[in-house]
Amino acid sequence: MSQSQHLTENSQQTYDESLVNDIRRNILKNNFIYQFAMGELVSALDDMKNEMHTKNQHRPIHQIYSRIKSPKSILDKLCRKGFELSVESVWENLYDVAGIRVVCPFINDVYLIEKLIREKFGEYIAYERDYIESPKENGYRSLHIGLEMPVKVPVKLDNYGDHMEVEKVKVEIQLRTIAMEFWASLEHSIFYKSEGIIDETLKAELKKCADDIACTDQRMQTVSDHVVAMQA
Ligand code: 0O2
Repeated sequence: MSQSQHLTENSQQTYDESLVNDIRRNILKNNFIYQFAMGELVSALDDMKNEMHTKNQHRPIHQIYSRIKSPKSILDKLCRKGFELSVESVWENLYDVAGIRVVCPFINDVYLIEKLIREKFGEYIAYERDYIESPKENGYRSLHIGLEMPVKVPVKLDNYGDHMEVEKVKVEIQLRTIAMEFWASLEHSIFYKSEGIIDETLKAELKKCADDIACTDQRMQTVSDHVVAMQA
């Protein structure tokens, strides 16, 4: 996403009320499968955190959040990506309606958790976008992993009772360091409040902040590596 696209995302675009309500109803209807898919991933991430702490006395995860995207944000994203504005299109095209954010202390922890996710859920991964290796134009850094999690759901059959079918539920995991989270959450709130009036000078300043923070992240990693080496 370019800087201008991020502005569009935060613009005050309005949508047909019945479409917003359809999407809201559909999310409520599917809430339990989104929650189930996220729950499985969050519980696996918790296990990884606790296991690594027991083994190495180091917690590679600082915090885990999960959320369901709002109908407005869903429609903004469909518009931005040029997808059809419909309930079917949300289910078909968007991976981050159900989203999990994993905030790690250090950059190496991000890649350690990515490796563990690959080992445990590799067969369900649909894509990986490494915005740490290749930051976005505006300086945004994070690692996005899109998954299609199998969830068993009851299906009603006329005269034959219920039976279970497997649905593939799209979930996006975002992995980033505490420093990346600091920048991303402040940048998000600045753009949200700005309603798209931020000029090129301020964008360049935000990008410089992102790059400075990335340097500091790298230096903190180096200090941590030294301490670990001295303890070995
Ligand atoms: P909300 O309200 O939580 O939905 P993706 O398809 O997700 O891999 P892409 O194409 O960049 O990546 O998608 P999108 O919709 O632009 O971004 C998805 C989410 O990534 C955003 O959710 C943010 O959490 C995060 N993100 C991506 N780019 C930026 C950025 O430039 N700045 C910040 N602060 N966050 C970003 P929403 O829609 O913002 O929030």
